[in-house]
Amino acid sequence: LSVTVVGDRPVRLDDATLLATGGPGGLRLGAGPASWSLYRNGWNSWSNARAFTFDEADGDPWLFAIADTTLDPETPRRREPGRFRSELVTALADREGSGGLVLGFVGGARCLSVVDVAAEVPGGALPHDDPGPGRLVELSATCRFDGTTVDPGATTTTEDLLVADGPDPVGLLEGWAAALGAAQSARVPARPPHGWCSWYYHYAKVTEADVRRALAAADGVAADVPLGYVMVDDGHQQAIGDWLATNHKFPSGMAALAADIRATGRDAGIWIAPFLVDPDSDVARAHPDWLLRDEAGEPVTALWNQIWNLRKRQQVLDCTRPDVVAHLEEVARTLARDWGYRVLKLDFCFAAALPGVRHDPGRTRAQALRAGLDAVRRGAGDDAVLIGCGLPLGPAVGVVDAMRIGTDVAPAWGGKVTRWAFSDQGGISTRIAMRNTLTRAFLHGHLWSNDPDCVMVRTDRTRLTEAEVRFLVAAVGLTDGMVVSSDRLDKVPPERLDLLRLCHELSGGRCRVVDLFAGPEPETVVSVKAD
Ligand code: 9PG
Repeated sequence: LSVTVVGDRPVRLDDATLLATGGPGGLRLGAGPASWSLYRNGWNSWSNARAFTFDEADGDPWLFAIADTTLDPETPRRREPGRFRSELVTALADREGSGGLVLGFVGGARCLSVVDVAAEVPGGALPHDDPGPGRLVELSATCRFDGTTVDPGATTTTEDLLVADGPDPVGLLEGWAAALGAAQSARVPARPPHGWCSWYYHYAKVTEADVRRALAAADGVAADVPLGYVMVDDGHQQAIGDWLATNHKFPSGMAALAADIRATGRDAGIWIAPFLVDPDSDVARAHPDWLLRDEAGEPVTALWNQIWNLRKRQQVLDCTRPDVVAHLEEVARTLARDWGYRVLKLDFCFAAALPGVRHDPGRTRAQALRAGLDAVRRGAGDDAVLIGCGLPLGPAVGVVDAMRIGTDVAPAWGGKVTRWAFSDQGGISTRIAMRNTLTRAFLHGHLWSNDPDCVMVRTDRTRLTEAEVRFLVAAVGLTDGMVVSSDRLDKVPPERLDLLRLCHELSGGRCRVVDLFAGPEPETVVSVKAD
């Protein structure tokens, strides 16, 4: 793959004229906006990523207007057709196949970044209309690096920003991911982690007995289905924030459970939301000064979570405080080294990057998040496997080994109601999760191992049809990321276990997403090609 930076000319960031058709200068690409698709990437693991046509509006999930967990609160909202904002990277492709262009950030701590893109026909006409012969269509981009809008007229270099064009738009995206991964010393496991996770069957009700039953079932299917780790997801802790206090559902204690998991030759995994605190947790009561606060001195609210308590706002640790960093390190050290949980799922990490008044005002939001992540890595040790979730993508490169790249799957495809309520952008749905699995496949192996979320092949407690299960198995397998089961394996019928085995067999990097610019439906959004 060769990536060419557009000319040698510096890119002016106030209104960089990146592209022109039908006129002199710039890059000629197809017939103009009528045949263009723009790839819009989202802020964190759960955020929607897909290509839009220029007659679409960049709709936001209005249902989450109060506390949106998927959109950077400082990213401008865009509702006009033909005007988009994309986080970290964007790409433009001509659907008729003449090529495309990529614009992506590769700068380190400034990787909490947004590009605001618009196509304009100088002197009038809507951008998605045919501009007419000889009319110039300009694509302009305004860039923000980690909260700072680059001054009008400023120039940047390819150290911060990569701009490239060429005949293969997906190849350009891969080239950008490779450049960012190299610049930020990405951690890419030799083989994507695989295992079993308690969440999508037991949810927060998970008990020690459930995990022990899963462990026995994993031994039962081991010849067919490799499960490298067994993970206790959300439900072991006494309170959000008190990660070392286990609740009554795990009577043997978490260290004993990890030892028993490891005795079977598997790694033990555990879920935490390291930067979140419940206002009634021991940590929040003992250290009110650790909380991230707003200008008025009130603790910042990260979200309300229906699963925990919809009436309670979840608060955030200020990761620029040395005592918070020491605490995070200690929590991770205890879980990974003392208790033996080598695999840590770090959830709701966006919270550490929310706007607020920090102890160290000299650090940006991305740097604060990175300080928290680095503390967890130091505590857990270099050989721990860190899986990012709800985590802004850029600042995590080089710390996490794996990264969730879509919203949660669910034992349902996601119906019309969810599509309406969430403006087709987010929400918990296997359909939306699998769309991101395909549209963010190019990150895999460059920035980390992609985690497409769990595969459910069960026939109990599910409304997924046979065809939907097969789509899930194919999307996860063909894109070569992590393969994680979340069923009661002792209840899965043999023909469905065959599908789980097939998913493992398909994975291995022999396929490539060759087109992700076709349209919004996951069924049509990509073409995948085997070698
Ligand atoms: C555990 C779960 C699982 C899952 C994660 C994450 O906005 N929300 O209220 C919200 C709730 C749950 C959620 C994402 C967002 O899911 O992705 O795999 O670990 O937490 O609680």
